[in-house]
Amino acid sequence: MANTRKYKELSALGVLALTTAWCTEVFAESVEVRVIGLDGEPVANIAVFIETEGVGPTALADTPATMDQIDRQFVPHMLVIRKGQSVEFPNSDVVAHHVYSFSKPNNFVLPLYKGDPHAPIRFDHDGVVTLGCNIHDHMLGYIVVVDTNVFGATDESGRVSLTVDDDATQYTVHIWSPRFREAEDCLSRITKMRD
Ligand SMILES: [Cu+2]
Repeated sequence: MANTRKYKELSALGVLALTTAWCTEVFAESVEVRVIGLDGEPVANIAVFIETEGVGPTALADTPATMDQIDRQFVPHMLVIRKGQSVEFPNSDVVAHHVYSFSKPNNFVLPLYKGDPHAPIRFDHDGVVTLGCNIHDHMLGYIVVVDTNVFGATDESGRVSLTVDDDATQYTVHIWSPRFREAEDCLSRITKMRD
C-alpha cells in the first residue's frame, strides 16, 4: 500500500521514478537501488539511505568527511553523512569563501577564510543542510545527514549497492536529490525482509 502511495508522490514530483531490486547473500543482505528518470535514463548522484529495524546501533566513523571548495564550487555538490559525523570545509581556491547554512537546526557560519583554518562542524540532526557562500551567490551545495550507517549515492548507471545487516527485519529505502522541489522531500518505500 505504502509503495503505491509513494509512487503517486513520485509521479507528482515529475522528476524521477524509482525501482528497487534486492538479492540475498549468505551473510548479508545486499540491496541494489536503481534510479531512472521519467525519460528512461539512469540518474546519478541521488542520495540513497536505508533505515533498518531489528538491528542495534553501530559505531560512528571517527574520521570527518570533507566538503571542499574548488573553482568556486562545493565539491562534492552533495555529500551524505551519518548523524553525529563531522565535516571539514577546506577552501582549495585562492579566493576566500564565507560558508554558511541557514538549515536549522544544523545552521552554522564559517567566516571568510582561505585554506583550512576552521575546526570540523559536527552535524547532530538528520536532514538536508543547504550550503551557500556569502561572497559567491552561485555556490550551492548539500549535506544529507542521515540516521543510519547504510547510505550512498547512485553512480553514472543510476545504481548503488548497499549492505543491510543480516538481522534486519524490515528496512525503509529513502532517496533524496537537490532536483526534488523541496529540501524536505524524501521518497521512501518500506520492505519487510521476512513475512
Ligand atoms: Cu565563495
